[in-house]
Amino acid sequence: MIKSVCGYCGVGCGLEFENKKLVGDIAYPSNHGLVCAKGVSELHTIDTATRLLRPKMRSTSTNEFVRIDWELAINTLASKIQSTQPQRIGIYLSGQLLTEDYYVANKLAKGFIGTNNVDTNSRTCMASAVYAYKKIFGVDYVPVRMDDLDYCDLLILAGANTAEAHVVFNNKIKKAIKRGLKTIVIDPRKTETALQADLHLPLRVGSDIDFFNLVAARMIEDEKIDKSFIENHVQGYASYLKSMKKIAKLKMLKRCGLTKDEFEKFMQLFYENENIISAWTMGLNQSAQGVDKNISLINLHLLSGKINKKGNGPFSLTGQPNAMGGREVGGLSTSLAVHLDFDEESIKKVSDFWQTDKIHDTAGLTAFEMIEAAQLGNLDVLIICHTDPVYHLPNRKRVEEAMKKIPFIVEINAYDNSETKPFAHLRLPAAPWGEKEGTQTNMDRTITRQERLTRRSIDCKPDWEIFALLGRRLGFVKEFGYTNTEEIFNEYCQMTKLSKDGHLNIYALLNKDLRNDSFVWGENLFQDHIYHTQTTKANLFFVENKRLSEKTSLQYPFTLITGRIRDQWHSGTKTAFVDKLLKHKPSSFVEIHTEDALKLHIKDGQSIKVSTQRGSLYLHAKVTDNIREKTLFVPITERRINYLTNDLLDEVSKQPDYNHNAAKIELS
Ligand SMILES: Nc1nc2c(c(=O)[nH]1)N[C@H]1C(S)=C(S)[C@@H](COP(=O)(O)OP(=O)(O)OC[C@H]3O[C@@H](n4cnc5c(=O)[nH]c(N)nc54)[C@H](O)[C@@H]3O)O[C@H]1N2
Ligand SMILES: Nc1nc2c(c(=O)[nH]1)N[C@H]1C(S)=C(S)[C@@H](COP(=O)(O)OP(=O)(O)OC[C@H]3O[C@@H](n4cnc5c(=O)[nH]c(N)nc54)[C@H](O)[C@@H]3O)O[C@H]1N2
Ligand code: SF4
Ligand SMILES: [Mo]
Repeated sequence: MIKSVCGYCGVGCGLEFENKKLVGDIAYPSNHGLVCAKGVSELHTIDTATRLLRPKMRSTSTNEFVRIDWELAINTLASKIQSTQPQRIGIYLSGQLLTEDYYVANKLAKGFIGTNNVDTNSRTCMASAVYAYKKIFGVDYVPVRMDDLDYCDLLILAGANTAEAHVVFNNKIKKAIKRGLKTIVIDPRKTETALQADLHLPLRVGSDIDFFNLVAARMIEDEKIDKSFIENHVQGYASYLKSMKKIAKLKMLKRCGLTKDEFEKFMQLFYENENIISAWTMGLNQSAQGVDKNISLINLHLLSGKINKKGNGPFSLTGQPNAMGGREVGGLSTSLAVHLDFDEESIKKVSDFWQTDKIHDTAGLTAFEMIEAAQLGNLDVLIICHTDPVYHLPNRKRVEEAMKKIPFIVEINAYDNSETKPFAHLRLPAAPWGEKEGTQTNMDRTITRQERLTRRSIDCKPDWEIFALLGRRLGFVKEFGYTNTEEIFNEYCQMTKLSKDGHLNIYALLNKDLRNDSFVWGENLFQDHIYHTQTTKANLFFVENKRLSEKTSLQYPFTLITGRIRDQWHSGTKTAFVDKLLKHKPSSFVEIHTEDALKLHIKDGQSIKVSTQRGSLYLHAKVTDNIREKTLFVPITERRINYLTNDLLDEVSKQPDYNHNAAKIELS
């Protein structure tokens, strides 16, 4: 029997592989044997006809690819790197990489090539949560675990559709509902998650800050805040209170598009229940004010003191399997490694550890800033690994134009059918899940090792090995002489001793065998409510809805939002070919409210043209009451979706505002 972990979502379900079958691991803490359809069918993704199996190269993006060997591939890439300056090189990684892959890529780029332009698709995913946690607690730390549900009385899900995006976690929620857990879902759509809830608040897209501020104002008014908690553990209450007094409550409720009755129902549940967890995902993070949306919700926990005790707290649900591990290793261009920034002291620590003098002293370009740099002709080499930026970055037309200006694009992918492929010059075949081993950290800080389940395809290499090969070819033979994942993981464990106050206590795993055990880092980190800020108190910030997103108009009267469907994974390179997963629902459609459809004479299933200022798509209408009027929803399994989305970013986290696009409909 071989142990593994699911390679899809952040729940990170434990798996066991025996007699050629994959089943849930009963002893594993996140899933206790449960798995969803994606998890159990992952085995079928290893031998699809769509695998990329050989290195391929072409001189220009209009030529045909030719098969080459690894030596020529790595030599060519190394010489491209050596013939330009570090600041003109970009590396784009993924929250789906294993920790060892991530560590080696980050070490090579920041430590030895000397560029901090290393970002990850997690920028589009949880960057807003990272910044909010850091601002409030002084450190990027998720202070809730999945098992906290067992002690919780009320779960508030804001902009999170767990029934489709975190299926096994949602099963835990359903189980807890049976024993009495109450749930509230705040989402412009009546999702499957909302259907199982006690209260659904179909607020207007983008109005979350208004809503949470209203709740905070009401708590203050009703004297339901925890004064002694605030006095002892919270910094900034006086100035927060001053700003709160000025807010225009009536206008805010109107902006939320909710009735007074709906608001009162929320307050009743909020006051009635002792232990409260709030959980959120893309409905808050993907916004021009993503960080502020996070802060406005976390503030409710600071005001009520419902934080850092069993069954309470603000829980950012990470999407990808190792988004958390990527944050730890330093996958974001705005952090160095092991949660360290680019201050002098941190650079010195990391330079000493890696034995290098090449670390650049300022943060690198974030995902979309790389696109902007490319547009200006400032990027010569872009290495893309385990992600598909042409598919997933916003305003795709602009992305495509920028990609055409990059002289050398390398795509490291395990599959052959990405949207980035037409822009690549060199394509390197990675060994996917099942053909490799390594560790990942799931959404509740649990680190687990997965083993290789089958023979590795001859010409494919695990991602870490590709970066190590490149490092050696660039002359760093000793620094990248790894022969297996254990060596890498041990070096990384050692490095976590450098983290601020040693909070990233992964060093506890040094030389430990993770094969049969998982490990949770940072347990009780904020014991006695000692936070990692200058004052050791949590910071309370007043934030307000600045309405920075694209505005609807007479010409573009709808707000278009985007998101997941249960049995498909993003662009579908893995899931779109597994028959079992295709039964669930179509992968391309546009949800429109019944009233809007009536007014426009649109019938269910009819093809309609959906346009924004950036482009148009023909999509099949799905007429439903389960969405707010004047709102449209398209799943991101529709690969062309980002021809429609806008490229506004959150000012601080640089996360895109995917969920707020002014759109119009025409009948075709
Ligand atoms: N099946 C499946 N599961 C996945 C993935 C997948 O591709 N397929 N991807 C994984 C990844 S990487 C991620 S990041 C997670 C994402 O997990 P979720 O964020 O739960 O998934 P989304 O469908 O993007 O859901 C976001 C919800 O936010 C709502 N929303 C949109 N705008 C607003 C707003 O302004 N306010 C509020 N309150 N709500 C809003 C949408 O209607 C939608 O229901 O899923 C992970 N799990
Ligand atoms: N409009 C809109 N856009 C979005 C979002 C949204 O909600 N709306 N969500 C954003 C979010 S949260 C996310 S996380 C991104 C996801 O966007 P992407 O990361 O682009 O999505 P995936 O399809 O998961 O891409 C993973 C790639 O890795 C490849 N791959 C699989 N296994 C391996 C391997 O072992 N090694 C290597 N090297 N490659 C491998 C796959 O074939 C695939 O091409 O999309 C973002 N874009
Ligand atoms: S819930 Fe997530 S981690 Fe668990 S089996 Fe499903 S996709 Fe995999
Ligand atoms: Mo994500």
